[in-house]
Amino acid sequence: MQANPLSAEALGQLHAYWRAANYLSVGQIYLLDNPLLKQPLTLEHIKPRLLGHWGTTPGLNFIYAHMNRVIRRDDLNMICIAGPGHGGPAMVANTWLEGSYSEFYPNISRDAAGMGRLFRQFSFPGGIPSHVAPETPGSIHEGGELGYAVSHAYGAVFDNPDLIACCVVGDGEAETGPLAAAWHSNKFLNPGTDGAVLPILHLNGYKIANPAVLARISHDELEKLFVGYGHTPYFVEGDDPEAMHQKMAATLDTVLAEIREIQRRAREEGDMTRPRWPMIILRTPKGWTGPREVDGLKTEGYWRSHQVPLSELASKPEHVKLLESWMQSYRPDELFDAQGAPIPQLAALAPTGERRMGASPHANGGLLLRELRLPDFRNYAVTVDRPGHAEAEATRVLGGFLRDVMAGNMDTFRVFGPDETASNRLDALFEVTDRTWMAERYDFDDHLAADGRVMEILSEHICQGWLEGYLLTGRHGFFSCYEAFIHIVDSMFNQHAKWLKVTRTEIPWRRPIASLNYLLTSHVWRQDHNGFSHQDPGFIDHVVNKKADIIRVYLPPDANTLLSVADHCLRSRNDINVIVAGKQPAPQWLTMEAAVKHCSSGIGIWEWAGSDEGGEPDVVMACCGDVPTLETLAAVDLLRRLAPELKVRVVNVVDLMTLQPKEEHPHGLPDRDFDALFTTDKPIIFAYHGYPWLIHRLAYRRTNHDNLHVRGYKEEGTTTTPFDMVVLNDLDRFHLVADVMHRVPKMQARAAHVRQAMRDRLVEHKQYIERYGEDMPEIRNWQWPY
Ligand SMILES: Cc1ncc(C[n+]2csc(CCOP(=O)(O)OP(=O)(O)O)c2C)c(N)n1
Ligand SMILES: [Mg+2]
Repeated sequence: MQANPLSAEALGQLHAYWRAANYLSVGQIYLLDNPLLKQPLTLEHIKPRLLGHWGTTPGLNFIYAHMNRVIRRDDLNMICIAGPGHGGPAMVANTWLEGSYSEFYPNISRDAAGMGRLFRQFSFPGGIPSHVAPETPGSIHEGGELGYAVSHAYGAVFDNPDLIACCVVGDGEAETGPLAAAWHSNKFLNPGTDGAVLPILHLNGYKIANPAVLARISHDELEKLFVGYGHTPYFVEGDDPEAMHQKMAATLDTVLAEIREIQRRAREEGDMTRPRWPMIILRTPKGWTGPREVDGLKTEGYWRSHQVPLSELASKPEHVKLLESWMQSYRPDELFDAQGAPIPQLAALAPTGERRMGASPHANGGLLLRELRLPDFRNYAVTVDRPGHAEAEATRVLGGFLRDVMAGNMDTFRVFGPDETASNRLDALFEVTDRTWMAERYDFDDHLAADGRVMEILSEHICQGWLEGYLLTGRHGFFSCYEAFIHIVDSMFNQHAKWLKVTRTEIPWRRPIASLNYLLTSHVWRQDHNGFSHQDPGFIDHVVNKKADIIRVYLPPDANTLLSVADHCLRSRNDINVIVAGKQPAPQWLTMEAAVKHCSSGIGIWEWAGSDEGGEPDVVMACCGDVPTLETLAAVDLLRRLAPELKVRVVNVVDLMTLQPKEEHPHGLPDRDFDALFTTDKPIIFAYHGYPWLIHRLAYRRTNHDNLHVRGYKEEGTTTTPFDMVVLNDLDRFHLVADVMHRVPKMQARAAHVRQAMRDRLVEHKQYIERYGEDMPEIRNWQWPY
């Protein structure tokens, strides 16, 4: 490594750039006016409420300035991911300095007036958020919720051989589970066909009010930790700016050369041994260059500088003086010309055009998005001659479709999952690709390869983070997961949904990206073998909290409807699609033609199943989800035999959001149509896949809501038979029949007898399973008999 690679001039330029970014950052946090400090600073120039984070900011600015130097020199294609996303002022300052900010927001021009508005808008009503939010050019990572920087960075560079993601990781962030696991992403990075991630662990020593663990273990322990993670860590440590600029420049030159060499070996020599990727550990004081002490208390190099080091300015005039001298310490007069624009020496450090990290098209992935080449999903249809007389495993059928989607899009589509692709019966994918794997491989391994495109790591967080990074940079993906364990990423889902909500409605320059598609399978009703721990349909409830414009929930009842739904989801943009579907052999209801029609409406009457014969029914039996549909049809069969005079209407729901009013969700049924399906006064017995109250929540404003009775998962689960799972939750055919008898007035006379008969059947069921360990033959072998 070269000791002092920077000439005096280059050093001066870098240092000036850093000072300018620091000045602009402090200005954003504090100033309402007087941006260039042309007048003595007074309280009127200062924001009444100080909201922002200084502590991480000088470190981010330092990194950004150094990246600019190498991007410009080597014409690199880079993006910057700021793990400590609370360092929003840094990213805004840097994109303003390089000019990209003003291109997206012409009103925030690169002059004194623009600088004034830049300062004022930060964390201010009607302005911009305090974090590296979607509003920030160059960002694909808000960083408000800590932990996902590294997985986002890897997601961004998969299949982007030319791209380098500089990924800053807070030392506090590094304590989170998702971040700790994400270091293993380097075992999934192909140096031939993927780009590179340059992780920079930002060891500023502190979080909000505590030291960071990694900052308080020995150098040796820290080094070994990262060696153990498969990296070569390079330490850049200190607080003297000049020395630090030289060290950082020398280190960056070294690590970039290493990255280039790793890629050269893979690309020119075909060397696919897992490389040891370089990383940087940057140890600098938190709040570097900020006030050393405030009111006699240590601030620079301590957690006290995490947010605003100087507060209570209204009551402490000496703080106004301190702020002024702090800002003047960056010597703004030397950095900005008379008009307030950055001096030419600064502009000359920044890259130009799309090489500026704020202008990288990779950080506005919709610009790069290419449509998937999709085969016709109808070609994968299961033949259904009569409803209920064919059997198939829905996800296995989907697997055939996904295989060909993969084959047609070998550099823009990946499938993600926590070790469950085969278990979820999507293994047809392995006919055209393998599981990505750069770690050791043995002869007897099953479909592991450096160029595999199925990403399996036993961390739902990492799957989600990779997928988000992949989508946000303009590609497509599909995430399959056990239904119960998708809850692990509830919060990540939230953050992505928020990102989409803002980009979709408020930021026209962000182009639409491919939707995030979840397939939840191995679902609650078919986790009878794994038991209670694996039973939870609540992700749907969580999802519907989010802005209606963004979320879609589909519960296709069979394979053909699943194919139709999956095709739709893969074509959609800026949504989060949740598909819940079974993987077990199950009866198939609809021909492909019928499935397409049914899925286009999202909800509809199954004429062939009901007995209302085009007229008014006595009862509506609604179902949503594959198992509830099966139980409903079995109940209808029983009712047809026990009470042939009863007119039953069967309504099946594929698109859950149709239940909401039109004003609440773009897929919501108009009231008129809802009333036509569900009647305005007849009982509705609704068998639902998940927690029953969700159906009430969605439909509470509908005319016939008082007559709506929902059966669903009531948190009764264990290791038992499949039918017993529905019995435990009163969702089985016998309970449904009893419900109908109870609710339909004209059945009152016979209700007691039929309900008694149903209770008897349930007793037989219990006795049978306790004796034989499986469901009664009449249950196992039941088939729609019409
Ligand atoms: C998952 C999560 N938990 C808690 C917080 C609240 N929080 C915001 S910043 C912060 C400290 C971050 O420390 P570090 O990662 O070291 O960042 P830096 O020192 O660079 O500010 C915490 C705990 C959060 N944003 N995300
Ligand atoms: Mg820290």
